[in-house]
Amino acid sequence: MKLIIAIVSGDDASEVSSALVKQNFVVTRIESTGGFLKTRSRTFIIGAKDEEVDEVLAIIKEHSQARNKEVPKNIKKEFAMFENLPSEVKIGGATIFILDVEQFIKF
Ligand code: 2BA
Repeated sequence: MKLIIAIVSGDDASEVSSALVKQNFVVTRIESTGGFLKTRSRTFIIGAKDEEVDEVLAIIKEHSQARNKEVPKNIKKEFAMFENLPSEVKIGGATIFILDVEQFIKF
């Protein structure tokens, strides 16, 4: 079994969530915020069988879009000490971590 942790843009979260649930995956959504841009995102926690991982990734990929975003003035000001601070960044589609699950317990 794998634990999939997927950070998805707040704008895509509902579509990703619905698509996963429609395919009978069990999903937990956590409100999250990017450390750099401080924009809202959703972090999905999904426990899936090894053979289901590819399907989960395909669903997330299909419903999350990459976007270019200008770095806002307040962020530029906050990180002004960094020499190579970009003026625009590419966000996502999704940032995904996949971990092996040692135990899965439900009481
Ligand atoms: P944020 O930290 O708000 O980052 C938004 C975008 O800004 C990133 O897009 C990246 O293009 C850029 N960025 C982030 N940190 C940067 C830095 N120190 N210098 C220059 N540019 C920087 P993504 O890479 O697609 O990441 C989207 C969101 O996914 C991130 O939001 C963060 O919440 C999460 N994330 C990405 N990589 C992560 C990692 N290795 N560990 C934990 N969370 C991660």
